[in-house]
Amino acid sequence: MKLSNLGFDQWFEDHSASFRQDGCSFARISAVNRGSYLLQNESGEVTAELTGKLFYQVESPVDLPCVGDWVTAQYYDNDTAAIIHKVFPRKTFLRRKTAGENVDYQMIATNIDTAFIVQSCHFDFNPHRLDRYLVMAADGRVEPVVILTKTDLISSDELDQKISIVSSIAKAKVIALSNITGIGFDEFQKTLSPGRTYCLLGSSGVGKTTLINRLIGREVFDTKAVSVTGEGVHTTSRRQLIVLSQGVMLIDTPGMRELGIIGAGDGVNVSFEEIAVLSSHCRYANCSHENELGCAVRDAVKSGELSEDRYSSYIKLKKESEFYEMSYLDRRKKDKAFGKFMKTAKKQMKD
Ligand SMILES: Nc1nc2c(ncn2[C@@H]2O[C@H](COP(=O)(O)OP(=O)(O)O)[C@@H](O)[C@H]2O)c(=O)[nH]1
Ligand SMILES: [Mg+2]
Ligand SMILES: [Zn+2]
Repeated sequence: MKLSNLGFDQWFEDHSASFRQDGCSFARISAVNRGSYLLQNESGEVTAELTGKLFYQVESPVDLPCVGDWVTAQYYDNDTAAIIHKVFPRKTFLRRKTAGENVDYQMIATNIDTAFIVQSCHFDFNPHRLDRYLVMAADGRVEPVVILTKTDLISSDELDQKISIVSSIAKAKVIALSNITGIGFDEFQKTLSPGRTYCLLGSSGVGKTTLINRLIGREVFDTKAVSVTGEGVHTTSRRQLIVLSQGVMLIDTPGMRELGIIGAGDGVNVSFEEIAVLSSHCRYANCSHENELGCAVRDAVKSGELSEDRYSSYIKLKKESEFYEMSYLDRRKKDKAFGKFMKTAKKQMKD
């Protein structure tokens, strides 16, 4: 298999000059497991670890290798193990705020071409949650495609209604399918092209893994040659890159209970494009669209041009994104000041 089949395209070629190094070659991270990594290269998968230098010089956990990343690796023990030296810049990424109290960025996957945002038509369907995923994709420059699963559990009228809700909030392709009846599966399969990387996102239980298994099952049936990496795809306990035999790459993710938005202002503006357009007509350039005079966004809500619901979802995500970004920057500043203090203290102790 060539690296280009694994997604190493012109963009990475263009960024590779400073990464070429004697004794090192390029490989892609296919899984991360508590500080140990799996690399996918031309001939298969290899376990790898980081150089101490890389580990200590990263400024933040998001700079550590993540599933989907391209890295430079040095092999040893007859190419059965490797050391990771450097991480390539990321063409695209999916990241969120870490779950829980701590305010930090968490990388979910990198170098993804298309994110399949999966929601079930049944109990899981939630347009506001969909907004979150759309902002996350836009922030990382990943193309979103919305997949509605379990269409077998609702009537066709209900399905039409859900599809029109999704179409009204997402400038994205929408695919409705059932893993039980198989309806819609072909349409999903047709969106996949070799050499491209896809990520499945969504709550637990919506049918992401079932969908991948169906894809692999069909493949086994049709082509009899499948290479599935990792430890099986039935229970998704961690993110892993799966390379299908036609060269389609998929990253399955465990369900995310929380999807906090941090530092994704541009993503919010891209996802809520009609609001970004309106805001260029606000009287004040820094209008928060909450209570300023001459706010074109609020005027549009009053006139009914913009729905109250869409407006409030926008305000909520924008505020959340800014709030977390500020707390993050504040903490970094304090950490840095503390770091400096420690350095001076250590130096004084030596002197
Ligand atoms: N009725 C129905 N059940 C489905 C469908 N897709 C998946 N399921 C079931 O939903 C459950 C969760 O599926 P799974 O693929 O593990 O979800 P994941 O957590 O998103 O990976 C399993 O019991 C599946 O059999 C579907 O299209 N229709
Ligand atoms: Mg799963
Ligand atoms: Zn305004």
